[in-house]
Amino acid sequence: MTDRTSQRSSPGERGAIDTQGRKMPIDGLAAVLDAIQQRERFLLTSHCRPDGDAVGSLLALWMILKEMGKRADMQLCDRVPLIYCTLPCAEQIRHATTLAEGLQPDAVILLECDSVERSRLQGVEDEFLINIDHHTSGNPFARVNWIDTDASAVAEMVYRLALAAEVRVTPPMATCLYTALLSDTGSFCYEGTCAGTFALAKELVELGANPSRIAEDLYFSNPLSKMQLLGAALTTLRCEGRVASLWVAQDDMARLGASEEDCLGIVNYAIGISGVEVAVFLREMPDGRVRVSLRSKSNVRVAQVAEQFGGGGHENASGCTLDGPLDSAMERVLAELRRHLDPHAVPGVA
Ligand SMILES: [Mn+2]
Repeated sequence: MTDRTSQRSSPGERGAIDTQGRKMPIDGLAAVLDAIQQRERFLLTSHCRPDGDAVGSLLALWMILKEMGKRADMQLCDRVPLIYCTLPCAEQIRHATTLAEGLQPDAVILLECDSVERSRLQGVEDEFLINIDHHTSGNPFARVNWIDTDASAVAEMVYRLALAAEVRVTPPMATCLYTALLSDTGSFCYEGTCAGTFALAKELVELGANPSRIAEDLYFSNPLSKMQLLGAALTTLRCEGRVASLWVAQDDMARLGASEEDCLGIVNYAIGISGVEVAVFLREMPDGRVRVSLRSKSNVRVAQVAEQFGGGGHENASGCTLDGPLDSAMERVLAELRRHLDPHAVPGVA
């Protein structure tokens, strides 16, 4: 792995560009390690609606800090998804939007957040903030920023931090980091998965991560409600040119006792169709508004489509929230997608 930790840029700058046009990390690993070594007590957090990378990397970083002799607490605004609850020490994560009474960290470390707001934690703005992120949306909002858009998961950065700190990576750490890597690369399927991703996976397995057990926890431990909700969603599946769509209504959710978490991944069944380049999944929320998930393949970028509706995300995976009812929300999203896919298309013919 290339060491670009010596690259620095002035605060507020969005990041220097290297000779190949890549965005350079700001401050970098050395500055993060230095900031950690100089402090004793930390609060670790990540983004709302945490995914596997957020949870796995949070847990591994917490264990690493403990090994370094630091005091650390973990806090997320939302519940850990059920499939990640079996990860070592997951029960140690506090769930709240405000800091616990008396908790006075010397620094707050944010993983995968492009702003403090993404963590939805209140009252941390004035703390000493350390930002570790691998998203292209990465933003140097903190006092110390390490952004590496070449990292396939933030877990890769946390692993490099452990090596730099000379912390022995234990089997529980390796398990958390491997889980994060596996989920954030879409089981080593997404763009960005490269030889280095597998090299990291190899190292983590050698350090004690068990691939088949982790795969079972992630992919073969779904609640029945999730499978039944998927069935309901698939009955609504429609294909229109290169766009596939499906949805679930609040009635379905209530009837099946399904949770918001059970909706995760449903959109992938629509993008899995041959010839489909964009998939859209709509979920009616209890308040009548509609949560939209977009996925794309090839060069189709759905982040801009979500941004049109006040949302955002990655180029191939994004989301936004629209006003109901479901059918009008679906029509608005499909109309925007038609426009996005082909600005000259005849309305209704994508
Ligand atoms: Mn990630």
